[in-house]
Amino acid sequence: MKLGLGLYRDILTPENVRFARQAGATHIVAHIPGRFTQAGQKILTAGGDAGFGLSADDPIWTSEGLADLKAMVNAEGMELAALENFAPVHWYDVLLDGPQRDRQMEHLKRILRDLGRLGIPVMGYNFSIAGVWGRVEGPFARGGAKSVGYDDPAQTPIPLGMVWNMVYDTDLFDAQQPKGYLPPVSSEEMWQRYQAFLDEMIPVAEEAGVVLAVHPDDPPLPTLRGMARLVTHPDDFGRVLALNSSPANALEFCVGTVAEMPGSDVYATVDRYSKAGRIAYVHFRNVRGKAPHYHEMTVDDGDVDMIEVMRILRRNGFEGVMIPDHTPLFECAAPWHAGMAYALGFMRAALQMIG
Ligand SMILES: [Mn+2]
Repeated sequence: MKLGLGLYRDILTPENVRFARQAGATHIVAHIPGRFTQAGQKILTAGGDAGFGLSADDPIWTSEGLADLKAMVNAEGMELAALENFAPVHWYDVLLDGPQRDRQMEHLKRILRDLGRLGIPVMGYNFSIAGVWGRVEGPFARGGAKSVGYDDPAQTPIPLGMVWNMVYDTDLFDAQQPKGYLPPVSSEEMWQRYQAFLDEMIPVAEEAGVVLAVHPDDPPLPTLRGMARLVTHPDDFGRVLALNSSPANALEFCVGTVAEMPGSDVYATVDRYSKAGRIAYVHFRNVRGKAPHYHEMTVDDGDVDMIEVMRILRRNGFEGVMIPDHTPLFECAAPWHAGMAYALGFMRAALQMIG
């Protein structure tokens, strides 16, 4: 098993790649769907505002941009394990089944082919209209460390111009006076859209030598803001894998999200899907509680025995990358780095311990 660190677009710098290496990681997962922090925009939201911010096109998504990204990571002695998440601006009509769908699918396929050519082995994604929404930030972790949680907020409909909790069209989107809302989408309709997506994408992924890895829906609620969600129960992973038996159809296995799923047995779920050999990489995150009420905790301080999770992965021959996903922020001059260094240190120790 390999240790990695996920870096968001805004912090994808040589310094942070070096930081990851210094903390014992060998791999980077690059999360590049858009700018999560634009001036005046909130990062977290439970209301009808701008969500995670604007998803604008970004030169990093071109063949040259991705080549530069990989070269930057490699120059620091690290490997680029995966890209995480398509940009909402690139695939909103794939999710919404809108008029730009076919054009946008061609673009996504081109990205897969670029990844193949560049030797970036995995594309992580989250096939979701509402995306990650409704989280609040508070002193939920040990010692009052700031972390994110979900406490069943009142669900507002999604304003036009927004998908995946990001704004993709600034003309259509109006935070103060929405020009309308997305109509609800049923579970049957979502699975149909998803099947159509996989039917087209998996052959391209196979040809490119790239694996598509699906992240479960976080928060794992069957519907959010009127939108049905695909993976909110451990069995839903099985349904995803049954849609297409290719090894290119795989899981971005988020331990935290699985732990949040009502009624889930994390260890049985890790065992089932790692045994099947269909886990591309792992989000190694701990939580307390289950949807619709949970808080993110440090790796050693939630409901889940994360060392046991690692043992199960090892026993079933998982050889992929594990990243901390997110962690609580520690009280100091570098809260994010301190939290990540703590998680990586714990993971490295656990890896050494289980051999
Ligand atoms: Mn995750």
